[in-house]
Amino acid sequence: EQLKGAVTFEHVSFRYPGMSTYVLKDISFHIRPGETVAILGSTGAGKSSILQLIPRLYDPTEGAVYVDGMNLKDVKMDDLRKRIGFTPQESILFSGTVEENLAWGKSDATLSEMKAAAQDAQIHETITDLKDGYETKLGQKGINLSGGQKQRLSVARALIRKPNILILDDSTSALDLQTESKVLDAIDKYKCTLFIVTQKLSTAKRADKIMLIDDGKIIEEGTHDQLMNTSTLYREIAYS
Ligand code: M5T
Repeated sequence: EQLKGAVTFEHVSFRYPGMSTYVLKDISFHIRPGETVAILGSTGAGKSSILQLIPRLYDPTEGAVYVDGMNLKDVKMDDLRKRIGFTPQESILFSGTVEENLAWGKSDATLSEMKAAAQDAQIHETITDLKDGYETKLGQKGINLSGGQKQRLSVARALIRKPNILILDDSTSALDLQTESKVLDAIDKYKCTLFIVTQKLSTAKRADKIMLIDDGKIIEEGTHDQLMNTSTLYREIAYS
C-alpha cells in the first residue's frame, strides 16, 4: 500500500500538559492517502486537539499517531514539517511583505510557486491589486487584510510545500460558499490527504469521511449520505 498521506490514530487519549482532564478519549481512525476528512462538532469538542497531534505539536498521552505509516515518535520533526501543511485556527501572519509571509517556513520558495499557490487559494488577484503586489507590507507598518483574506493567504502558504497531508483548522470559515468551493477544487488537484474543520454542509458533502466529534470522542463517522440515513444528530446539523 502506498502510505504517503496515510494517517492513523490508535487508541489516542490526550490531556494538555499540566491539565488533569482528558480532552480526547480513545480516538481511533485510519485515513487512506488522498482522502478528504471533514471534522464537525460543537465548540470545545476537541477538533483542534485532534489536528494538533498530526504535526506533533503535542504527543498523545496514551495511544499512538502514525503518519505515512510511521509512528510519529520515530519521525524527525524537520522531515514531518515537509510532509504536512497546517493552517491553525488563527492565521499567523507577521509584519513583513506578502511574499515573506508566503515563503515562511520554506525560504527557497520561488515567486512562481508562490503565485501558483496563491491562485489556488483564490488570493492571487487580491494580492496583485495591492499597491506593491507581492511586495506589499502587511501588519503594523503596512496594510491589514480581512479575515477571509488572511485565511486564504495561510492556505496558500501551506500549499507552497505541496504537502502529503493538509490540515485546515477552520481556515476557510470566513470564505463564502463559492470561494471555499473554488479553493477546495484547487486543493483536489494536489491529491493530498485533507483534514478540514468546517461548519459548512457543502464542505462535509465533499468529504470521503465525516467525523462528528463530541466531548473528545468520535460519535459518528461516515459519508454525508450514510450519516443522513443513520445519524439523527447529523440530520439535525444538516437541517439547521
Ligand atoms: C478541546 C482545551 C479546551 C477544550 C478542549 C487548543 C487547546 C484546547 N484546550 C486546552 O486546554 N489547551 C489548548 O491549547 O481542550 O478544545 P479544542 O480541541 O480546541 O476544541 P474544538 O476545536 O472542537 O473547539 P472550537 O471552539 O475551536 O470549535 O476544553 O479548553
